[in-house]
Amino acid sequence: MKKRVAVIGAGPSGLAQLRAFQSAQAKGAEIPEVVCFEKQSNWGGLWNYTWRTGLDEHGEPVHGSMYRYLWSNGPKEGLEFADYSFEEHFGKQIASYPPRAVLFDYIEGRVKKAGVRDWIRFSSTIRMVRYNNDKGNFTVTVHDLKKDSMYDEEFDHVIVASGHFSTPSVPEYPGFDIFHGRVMHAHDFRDAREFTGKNLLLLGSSYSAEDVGSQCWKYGAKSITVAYRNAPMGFAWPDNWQEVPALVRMDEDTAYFKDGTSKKIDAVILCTGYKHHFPYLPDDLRLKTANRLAAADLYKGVAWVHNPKLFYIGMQDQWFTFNMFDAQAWWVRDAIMGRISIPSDKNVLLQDVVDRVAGEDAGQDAHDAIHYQGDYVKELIAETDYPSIDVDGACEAFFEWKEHKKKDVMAFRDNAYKSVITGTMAPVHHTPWKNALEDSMESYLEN
Ligand code: FAD
Ligand code: NA7
Repeated sequence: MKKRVAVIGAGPSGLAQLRAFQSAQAKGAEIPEVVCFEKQSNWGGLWNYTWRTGLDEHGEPVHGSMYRYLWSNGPKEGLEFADYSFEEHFGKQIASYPPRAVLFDYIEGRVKKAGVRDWIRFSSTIRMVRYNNDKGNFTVTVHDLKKDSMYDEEFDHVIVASGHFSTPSVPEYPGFDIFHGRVMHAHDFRDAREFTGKNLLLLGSSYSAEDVGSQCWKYGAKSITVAYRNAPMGFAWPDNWQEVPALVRMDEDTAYFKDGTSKKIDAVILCTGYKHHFPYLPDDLRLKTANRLAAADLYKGVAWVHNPKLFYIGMQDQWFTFNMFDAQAWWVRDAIMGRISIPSDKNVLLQDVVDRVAGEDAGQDAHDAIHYQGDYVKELIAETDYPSIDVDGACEAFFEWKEHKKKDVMAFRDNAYKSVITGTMAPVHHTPWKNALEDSMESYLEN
C-alpha cells in the first residue's frame, strides 16, 4: 500500500510541497499519493487576489489579505525559486519589486510546468483532523463546498500549509464604538483609492503599517498618522506623514495619543498583525506560537514535536519566503519518504526547538535575524537535493534593501539587485514606484 499524504492549502507553501514530491517522481522515485485540499477555487494562497472581504460566497472566512496595488515589499532576488528562475518564467530578467499579479504568475508558472494541478481538490475546506492512535494515522474531514457535502479520508501524514497572515489580530481602543468613520483591519484593506483625500490613522509599526500607509499616500490620502505601541518605524517620511506614540482613545472624529497630542481622523486601519489560527486542528495537533523566526514546537521548524507524522510549512515570521518554503517542503518530503530520519527520542526534538529559540534570541538586530533565517534555509537545503543556492547572496540583497529603505522609503522599489540563481542584474523599473499608478502585469513587464 502506498502511503497517503494530505497537504492543507495550495498557497506558496502547499505548492512548494507538491513541487517537491513531483520533482522526486520526475527523477524516478516512487512517491506517496499526495492530495492537496484548498478552500479557494484557485491556487496561489494570499497571491490569489480577491476583492471580497468578510465571508466568501460559501460563507467561509475570506483568506486573502492582499490588496489591489501591492508590490513585493522585499526584492524578488530574496525569494527566487532555485529550480525555476524569473528569467525562465518571463523569458527575460525583470525589475526587482514585482506587483502581486506578476508574482502570482511566477508562482503559477512553476506548478503549471510541474503538472500538479490535478493533485489539488479545490473549493474543499478542511474542517477537522484527528489522529487515530489505534491505526497510527489521521482522519481528515473535508467539506466539499460546491457539493455542500462532508466526507472523511485517512492519511499517513498531514502537512499543514494554510498560512498565518489571514486571521487578523484586532485590538479594541476606547471610543472605537462612537467614532463616525471606518475602523478596519489591514486584512480587509483592498483599494487605496478609497482613502484619497482622507486623514488616516494607522496602528502598528511593522510591514502592514508601512506598506498600507505608503499605498494610501501614493494614491492621494490627505495625511497619514501612524501610532506605535513600542517603537516608531523611524523612516524619513513625506511631509504629510507623522509617527506618534500610542493611541489612548478616540471620540466621534478625533484620536488622542499618549504624548497628549490629538488629530482629526476620517478612518482607522489596524495594522496590528495576524494570529496563527487553525480552527480545524484539535488541541493535540494545534500549533500555538508567536510570530517569530523560531516557531514553537516544530523540530527543524517543520515537524510537530508531539507527533512528527504531522508537519507544518511556512509558520515562521518571514524574511525568506518562497525559497524557505521550498527548503522546508523538500525536507518534509524526504522525512516522509524515509530519506531523512526524525529522532525517535522526543527530548531530542524538544531540545532542537530550545536551541533554535536561543539562536534567534541571541541576535541583536534585523541584520542578525536575516542571517539567522538564511542559515536555517541553508541547513535544510544541505540535507536534501534542492538545488543549492547562494543564500548569502540573497542576504546581501536584503541588506541592500534595508539601506535603500533608510535612504528613501518612498523610493526603495526603484532599485535593482542581482539574481542569485542566474547571476544577472535586474533592470531598474521604467517608472518610479510613486508615479506608477497603473501596475498591471503588462505594464510592469514593459522593461
Ligand atoms: P498562504 O499564502 O496564506 O496560503 C494558504 C492557503 O491555505 C490559502 O490558499 C488558503 O485558502 C488555504 N487554506 C486555509 N485554510 C484552509 C482550510 N481549512 N482548508 C483548505 N485550505 C485552507 N511575502 C513575500 O515574499 N513578499 C511580499 O511582498 C509579501 N507581501 C505580503 C503582503 C501581505 C499583505 C501579506 C499578508 C503577506 C505577504 N507576504 C509576502 C508573506 C506571505 O505570507 C507569503 O508570500 C506567502 O503567501 C505564504 O504562503 P503560504 O502558502 O504559507 O500561506
Ligand atoms: P506584524 O509584523 O506581526 O506586526 C504587527 C504590528 O502590530 C507590530 O508593529 C505590533 O506592535 C503592532 N501591534 C500589535 N498589537 C497592537 C496593539 N494592540 N496596538 C498597537 N499596535 C499593535 O504584522 P504585519 O501585518 O505588519 O506584517 C505581517 C506580514 O504581512 C508581513 O510578513 C508582511 O510581509 C506583510 P509592537 O511592535 O508589538 O509594538
